[in-house]
Amino acid sequence: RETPVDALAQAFVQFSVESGVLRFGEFKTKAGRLSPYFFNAGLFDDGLKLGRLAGFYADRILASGIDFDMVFGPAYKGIPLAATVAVELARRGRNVPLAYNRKEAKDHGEGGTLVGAPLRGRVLIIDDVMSAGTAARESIALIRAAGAEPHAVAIALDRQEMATEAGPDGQVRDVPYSAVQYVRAQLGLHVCAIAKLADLLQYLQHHAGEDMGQHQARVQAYRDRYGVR
Ligand code: OMP
Repeated sequence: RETPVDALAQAFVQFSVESGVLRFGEFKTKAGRLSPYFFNAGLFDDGLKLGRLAGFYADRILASGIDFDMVFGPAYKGIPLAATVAVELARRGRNVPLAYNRKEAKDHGEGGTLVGAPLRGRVLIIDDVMSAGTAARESIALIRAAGAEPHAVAIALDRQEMATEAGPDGQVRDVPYSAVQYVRAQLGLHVCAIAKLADLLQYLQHHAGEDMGQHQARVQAYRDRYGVR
């Protein structure tokens, strides 16, 4: 049974591989897993790449039909993302306010930790990768504290792997759902991703004749070990 091809996701995976943002090898994730691939959004590091990246986000967000009143970029990596996505949304006829936070509160000048438009209405959080969902939880708390509604999260890549949780004994263990599933089901937010692990595997399959063949088996094995349904 062939899974249908998501053309936007395939174009994005290709763009990420060609930009050196999506790499293959051996990488340790935040959760301590040895991953055969890693997505480093910080390597979209020039104007052309950032603009294209933001275009992918904007297309995915608009196609998802998610309602939102403004966008929010969590410090630090979310800030250039949200700013460029706001530009691309405006170019597509959807001009919305933008806000972001700083990590250190300022005690002079404008003060506080929030910068940009006031947080109000349904807020769309723009982030890079969701693994355990730690960063998403922080943004959600911050938006609520400001009296606005954390409504949705847009990310570039959904790794579709088990989240981790600290038990009462302090031991960290895997849970049978991903951070994206948790944010959707438990926190009630919409989540849209430009691409997910399944799209990456499909890309590797289609390019197996080239140098990607060797990576396919390793990524599949990783998915079998840590992936969620
Ligand atoms: P959470 O905040 O726990 O959801 O983890 C997200 C973070 O994981 C990202 O902001 C990165 O620091 C890191 N990460 C990636 O950027 N790309 C990956 O492919 C994998 C990870 C990761 O460590 O899991």
